[in-house]
Amino acid sequence: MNSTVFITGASSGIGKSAAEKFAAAGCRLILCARNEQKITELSKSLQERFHVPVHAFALDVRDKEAVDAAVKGLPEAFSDIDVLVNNAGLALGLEKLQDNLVNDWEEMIATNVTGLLYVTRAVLPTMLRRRQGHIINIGSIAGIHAYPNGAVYCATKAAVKTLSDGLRQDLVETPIRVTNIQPGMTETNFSIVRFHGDVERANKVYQGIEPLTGDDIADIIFYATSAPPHVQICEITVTPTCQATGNVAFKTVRP
Ligand code: NDP
Ligand code: 8X3
Repeated sequence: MNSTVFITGASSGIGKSAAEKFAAAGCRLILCARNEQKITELSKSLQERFHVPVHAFALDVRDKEAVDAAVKGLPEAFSDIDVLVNNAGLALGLEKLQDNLVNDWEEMIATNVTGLLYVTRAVLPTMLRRRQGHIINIGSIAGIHAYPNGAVYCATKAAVKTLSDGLRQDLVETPIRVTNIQPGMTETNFSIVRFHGDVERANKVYQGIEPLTGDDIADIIFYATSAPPHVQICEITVTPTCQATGNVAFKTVRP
């Protein structure tokens, strides 16, 4: 695949798996996350293993000026972005709304919604000029139905769904495609981040189930981008077979 692919939040989990998948297909990669060391190490490893060009840098998607500067400052060989994977995101806390930390709400909204918008807005002008592009947003089944103790995270992913639907309409006269991928339980650093580093609590989330992996979601992202140009996959919802909704999962072990 001769494409330039920009993945946000590529230092771990779904974003890292997607970077590996597109690198294996021979794509040029633009990768970012806040952790400079991790993103630099991934970049080196992908260049060594797959011999593809990679431009990697530390970026906080919540910082509009930094997002604009990073996109404007792309080296020429990377400036024509074909695929944007808006993956950077997080959940913080799993408590009743009345008990949640307000700082956690603010970080989730700023990252999952506003940050996704900043990156999209920065990348769109070139896609529109070239009349070519594909924007993949990583939503969640949490955006379809809220679950208890997750109201704000679920609301951010509902926003990702609605923004994807709206953007798809705003781009309907162009060849640019918009896909919203809505995964269920996927074992990454997600729960460790959600529980502020409590690994024991995070591990319990996946006890007694066979969760999805980052590689499972990377396969789906790649599938959506591999469809012929006249085929737009609007939305894909994917769960582990033992999960029906954000709030209904069958566990063989009760935590
Ligand atoms: P991880 O925690 O493994 O990865 C999250 C990535 O996002 C990391 O690379 C992290 O890097 C990056 N990130 C977080 N905040 C920022 C920021 N402000 N600016 C730039 N990068 C940032 O979790 P997942 O791979 O699971 O999560 C990826 C996406 O998938 C998220 O949007 C999440 O909501 C979504 N999702 C996850 C599911 C799951 O069950 N795991 C299910 C459904 C959706 P760094 O910390 O270095 O910035
Ligand atoms: C994360 C999926 O089901 O853990 O977006 O909320 S779930």
